[in-house]
Amino acid sequence: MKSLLDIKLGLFKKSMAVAILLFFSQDVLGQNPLVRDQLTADPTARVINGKIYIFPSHDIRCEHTQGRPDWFCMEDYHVFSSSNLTDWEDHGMILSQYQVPWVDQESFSMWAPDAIEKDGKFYFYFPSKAKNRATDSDLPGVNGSSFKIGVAVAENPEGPYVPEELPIENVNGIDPNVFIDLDGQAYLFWSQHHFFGAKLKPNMKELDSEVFTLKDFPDEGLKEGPFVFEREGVYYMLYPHVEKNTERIEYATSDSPLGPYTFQGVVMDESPTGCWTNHPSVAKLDEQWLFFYHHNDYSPDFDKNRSIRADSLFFDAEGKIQKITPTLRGIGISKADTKIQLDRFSSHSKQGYRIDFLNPDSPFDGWKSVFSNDGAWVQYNQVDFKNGETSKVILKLESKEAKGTLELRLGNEKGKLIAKQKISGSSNWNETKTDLEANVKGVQDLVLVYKGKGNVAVDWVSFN
Ligand code: FUB
Repeated sequence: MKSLLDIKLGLFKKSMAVAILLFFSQDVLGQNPLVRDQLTADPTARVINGKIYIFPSHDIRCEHTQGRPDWFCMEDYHVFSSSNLTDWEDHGMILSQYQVPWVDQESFSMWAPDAIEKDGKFYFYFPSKAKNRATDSDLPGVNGSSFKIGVAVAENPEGPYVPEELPIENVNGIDPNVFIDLDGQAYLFWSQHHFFGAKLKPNMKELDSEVFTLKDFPDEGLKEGPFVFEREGVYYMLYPHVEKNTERIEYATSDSPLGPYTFQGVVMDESPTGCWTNHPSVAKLDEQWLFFYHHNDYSPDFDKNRSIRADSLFFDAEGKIQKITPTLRGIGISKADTKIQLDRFSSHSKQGYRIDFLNPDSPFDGWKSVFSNDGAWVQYNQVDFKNGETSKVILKLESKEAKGTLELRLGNEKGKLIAKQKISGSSNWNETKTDLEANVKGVQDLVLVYKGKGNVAVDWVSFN
């Protein structure tokens, strides 16, 4: 068990790390995954004061003395925010298992949370394993060591959050989701084999109704992670469900928060590259609907270490959600004078292009684009050149034995040529600078085309 001093020291180290990250991170954010220095999962996104806040889980790797090895391992939560969907700020740790009186501090089970604003206060809901206090009659909400759901309250979305002494009574399960209807009534949803829902009292800390089992969902295959929102009088519930091998995101609609719900379709297919879980939330910022989920980008061989992502979400004319194909490009416009990671591409040629970790032993260093065929290309959409003040392009590349040219084009692989960089071969990683051949203004889709022989790796491209 950690002492208060250990926790304070840990907090200090974390806040220093956050300060360093904020100082150095301006060049790497705005694509998927959204967070680049730690593992994050189960994102709940909320719009608060015109900014997007994300309240995710925080995956770590358990030592053999902690939690359950080779399983989910989570001891605390951070909160992140962005006002432009490109630059994400880590506000640091907001709650840990060591601060919550009812949580079993050896369980490392601070799983998927949610948070919501009500009357100027912020309520953070989180599941965890409770201490086994079956015989302690003073603690009525804590009977047994299964998952319970607690609430912590703050004056600001960034915290500090103060946890309640006990979990919410009559709630057993994981993946809390809170929805406030247009009339101000709040509902708590959660899962444990089935989905459950109940009204919350105005204090947001106690149930105000019986617990309803939402029966209109598949019986076969695990389902969890419900997320409810309202659009044009229709209540949408998104949820992960294992139809075949791993979780895909499905959705159902209703004309009332507690149902009955009608299945509508699949929002995101199961991952072809093997993350067993997924976990949805939806938010609307400036007329654009956004979908938040996770994937094991930094940990291809261990899918309990995940990273949060976001992509745009669209409705059709009937209000149906159009299926989302996960992207690496994600959301947010990239500024031309930052280091643009082309390996977070929008699309690429069928042959001769791949991405690799820069250093497989250090995944947080990120990825590189590798071109191996004449004519291979990668496209990266939404780069903002503003009023066209840029005159040079810088490429960080490694060309070793390759000989040829890298062409920078706009729109598609045959689009307007704006720069050519000769590849001389025999170079280790270095930064090359070359003149732009055209004045480029506004938001543009960039394409880098390789003409030559041998492998060329590109870390980033930037303009000044
Ligand atoms: O993060 C732990 C669990 O994995 C969550 O509670 C589920 O929704 C799944 O994402």
